Amino acid sequence: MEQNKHIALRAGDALLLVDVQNDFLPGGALAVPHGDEVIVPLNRLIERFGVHGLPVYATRDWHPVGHCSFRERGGPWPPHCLADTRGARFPTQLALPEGAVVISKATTPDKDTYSGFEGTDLDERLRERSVQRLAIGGLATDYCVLNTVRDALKLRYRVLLVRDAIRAVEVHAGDGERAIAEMEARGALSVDSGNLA
Ligand code: VGL
Ligand code: ZN
Repeated sequence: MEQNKHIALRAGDALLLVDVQNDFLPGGALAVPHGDEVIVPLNRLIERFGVHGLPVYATRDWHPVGHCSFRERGGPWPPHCLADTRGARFPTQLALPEGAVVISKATTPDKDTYSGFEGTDLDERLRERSVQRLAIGGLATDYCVLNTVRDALKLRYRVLLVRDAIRAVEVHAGDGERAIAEMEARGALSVDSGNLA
């Protein structure tokens, strides 16, 4: 872990916000404990990346009615992030810039995906901007952040895991810490949002 190291942003960097959506915040349909606490550090990063003219990407869980991940269909989750509803929207406090690229995922009824890369054009969108390194934050550490980071590393992006800008669901106690340990073991570098500039 090298959270305390200053890291200079540079060409080829991008910010990737994972599923910062109302339903994952306190009061939402699938609330992640303390999920709202990612917003302040992410807004700080949005500002920094903007200063450098670096791109910002935001994934969103975007499920149809009757999605297979919902309990009514034998899935593990309550209905959440229904496409085009308030729960699926980005919170108004999140200062998404106008040019942010929004990537919808898990949009078909019979397949669930936790990775922002699976079934989306995220990889192509990053390649067209020559992105090589991703600062990643958002929700949830033990699901969509974990799976997005796994795929990013498989696709040979370098990953800065913004530790103060992620929170875990913790269906089982310790899931968040285990996810972080796995991401680091695979090559993600833990950083603090305050150390990226
Ligand atoms: C997520 C559970 C269900 C996530 C999405 O964004 O981490 N978790 N759907
Ligand atoms: Zn979902």
